[in-house]
Formats: sequence, structure tokens, C-alpha cells
Amino acid sequence: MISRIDLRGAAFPEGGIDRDLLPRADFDVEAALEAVRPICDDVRHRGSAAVLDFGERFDGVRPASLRVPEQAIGDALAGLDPAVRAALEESIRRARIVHHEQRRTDVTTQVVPGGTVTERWVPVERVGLYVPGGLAVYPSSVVMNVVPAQEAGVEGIAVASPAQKESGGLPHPTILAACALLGVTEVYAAGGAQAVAMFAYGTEDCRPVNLVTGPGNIYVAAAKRLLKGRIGIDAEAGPTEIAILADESAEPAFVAADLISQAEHDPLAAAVLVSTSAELADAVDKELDAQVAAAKHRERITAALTGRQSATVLVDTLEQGLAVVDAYAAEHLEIQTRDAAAVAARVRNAGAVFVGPHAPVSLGDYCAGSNHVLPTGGCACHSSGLSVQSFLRGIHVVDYSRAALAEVAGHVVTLATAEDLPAHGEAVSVRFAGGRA
Ligand code: HSO
Ligand code: ZN
Repeated sequence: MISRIDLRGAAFPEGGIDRDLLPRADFDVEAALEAVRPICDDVRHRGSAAVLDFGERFDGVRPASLRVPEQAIGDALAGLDPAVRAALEESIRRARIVHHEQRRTDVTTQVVPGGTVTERWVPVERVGLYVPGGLAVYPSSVVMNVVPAQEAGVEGIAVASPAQKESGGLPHPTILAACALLGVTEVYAAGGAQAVAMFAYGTEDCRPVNLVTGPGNIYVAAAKRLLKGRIGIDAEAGPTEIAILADESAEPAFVAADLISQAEHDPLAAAVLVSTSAELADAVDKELDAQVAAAKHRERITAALTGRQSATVLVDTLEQGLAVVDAYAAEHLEIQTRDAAAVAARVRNAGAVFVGPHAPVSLGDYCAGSNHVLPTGGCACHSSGLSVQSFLRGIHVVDYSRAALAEVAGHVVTLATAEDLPAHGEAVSVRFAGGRA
């Protein structure tokens, strides 16, 4: 079901291997830009009416109001299945303890006596958190967006999620209930590019935000790319990915179940197994056949596993396996090898790493305490997932006394002159000219 790339006996170049060795699904955000440009322009000019019009066109339902009434949020919580409520509360509790500990503290460095630089962490004032609809419903993504924003100290938190026909034009009730559990009361029944434009430009119903985060479809990603600059964005999320580095000690049933778990998201999802053991790979293939046949969403799982973006890669050594997973830079990487923690410590590129046989990605999706909004498409080689840090800015505060400035004035003037910017030097010299005390 899953294609094989056999790198056994291949030469592995010293400087790392080609990142395009493993193909990725076609997710051409650039191409979607042209589609979202008129949508964003229209929202800019016509405000809420445009957001509602596009919602009606794309989601097939027109909400009575863009802003979800607080009563509806409370009703959703009252109607929530108690088991789902308990699970969401535990998910929130664990995410909160992890993200709370990861808050940043201001650091003041005394550069010289009388001269300090402080890095002061300041939360973004107002953020728009996007929670997708689509093939599944993601109350867990409400948790993963809201908790780090709250722990960072963000004061204005707005959530947008597409209106659902079945919910009479409201976002899915479980999403509203998750908002209620988190104490979020500003929720909009809006999805797609129009929701991102609403956040960026603001409308009669929604004040503009400074930062938009959260996963979404290709139109959401394109709108984020288009409006970046006016707003900050976290990342352009693409289809989800799981890579597993496994040796002969791995349990084939676990490996197969984990590959399938993320393939379940989307026909374009990627599942990649990198293994030093052909026997393990054969056993996983058998497990995949059996487990996929029994899976509820077997059609999209099969599409994902047979797509060009999924593969089993055979290598001779764990070193080579590490080179492959580093080049791929997966959103999620599981290490199912002997000494898994030691192997995991050597990984350089991954959105999140899951260590050993008892840390499946789906634990992280819901209840590990870690964040599940992670970089996709190879972006893990330069970016991190959502965290408290995503909602903070570090402002350098420079505080120098006259004596401390005097001590370094000559160097500033010299560098200013070398850059042919004499006025820069003058701004220092003037403070010491003509017998100023
Ligand atoms: N694996 C997805 C997140 C998710 N899974 C939400 C289930 N619900 C991307 O990290
Ligand atoms: Zn998932």
C-alpha cells in the first residue's frame, strides 16, 4: 500500500541529504493567492456583509450574526457530553501546566557599569485564532491555540471557526463548548480566507487583530501569506505529516496504527516510515493492510498512504535514518528504536518528537500537554510550533548613563563615519560638546 524507497548501499553525502528526496503532497499556496485576493479585498471594503456572503457561498449557510451570541456558547457547554467535557478539561489542564512553565522571564544584562540592555517580553495585544472545520471538527485545536495565548498574557483573544449547516449557522457546538471551558467569549462564525481578512482588516463586528494563528485549508494559508505584514502569522499550515524512525525492536502494530492515525486527517496527509529493518517494514505493511481495512475513514487513509507523499525508506544504519528524518523535517517524528531517548536527542529537524513505544502522536494531538499546532512542509528546519513565545515580543530596552555612553562614544563615531552616516556620530558627540556637563 505504501511505496518503498531503498537507500541501503546508497552513498550518504557528508553535508546531509537532499530535502527533496522524499516527495511532499502538492500544496501550492501561491496558486491559491489569486483566488483569495478578491475575497480579502471585498472584506476590506464591505466588512461583515462580505464575510457573511462568502460564508454562505463556501459553507452553504448564512449565520444570523457573525459574532456568536454568548448565550449560544453557554448552551453548547451545557449540551456537551460529560465524557468529552472531562477529556477536554484534562487536555486543557495538561496544556496549561506545560505552557505556564514555558513563559519567558525578562533578562537584564549589565553590559558595563551604568549600561544595561533588558529583553522585556510583552504579549501581543489582540490575536485571532483560527479553528478549521472541514473533514473533522477540532475542539482540540481551540485548546492548542487559546492556552499559549492566555499563558502569554494576551488580553484580546478572538476565535473564528466556520459556520456549520447542521448547527444552524453556528460553529460546531464542541468548538463553542471548548471556548466556554477556556473562558473565551469572543467567537465568530467565519471560516476560510474571509475569516483571516476579517481579523486583518476588522469589520463592524470584529476589531482588527495583530496576529493570526492556527491551522486551516489552503485558502486560509493563502490569505495568511497575502495579509502577512499587516498581521503577524504563526505559519502556513499544510497537510499533516508523521515520520517514524524505527529499528527491528519496534512493534509493527504500533507503527502501523500511528501512521494510519495521521493519514486519517486528509488524503494529502503524509506518513513516512524510515527503518533499518526490512523485516519490520514488511511486518508494518501487513499490519497496514489489516488495520486500514478495519478503519472508519479507510478511503482517505488509503489515499494518503498510497499518495506520492507517503513512503517507507530503508536505510543501513540509524545514522542514515537520522539523516533522512532530518532532511525531511517532519511535523511529527516518532522514534521507535532501542535507546529511543538517546536517538531522539540527536534529532535536529522536527516539529515535535515522540519518544519510544508509549508516546504516539495522537497523545500529543490531545493530552500530552505539548502543542499540536506544528510546522509542516519541511518548515521544521527553521520554525517551531505554537507556544507561549509565539504570542510574545521581546523588546530590547537600552538604558545607559552619561559615563557609560562616554566610554563607548569614540567607537560609535568611528562606525558612523565608516558607514558615511556622520549625523549618527553627531548625535553622540553633541552630548559631550562645548563643555556640557
Ligand atoms: N495531528 C493534527 C492535530 C489534531 N489531531 C487535532 C487530531 N485533532 C496536527 O498536528
Ligand atoms: Zn492528528
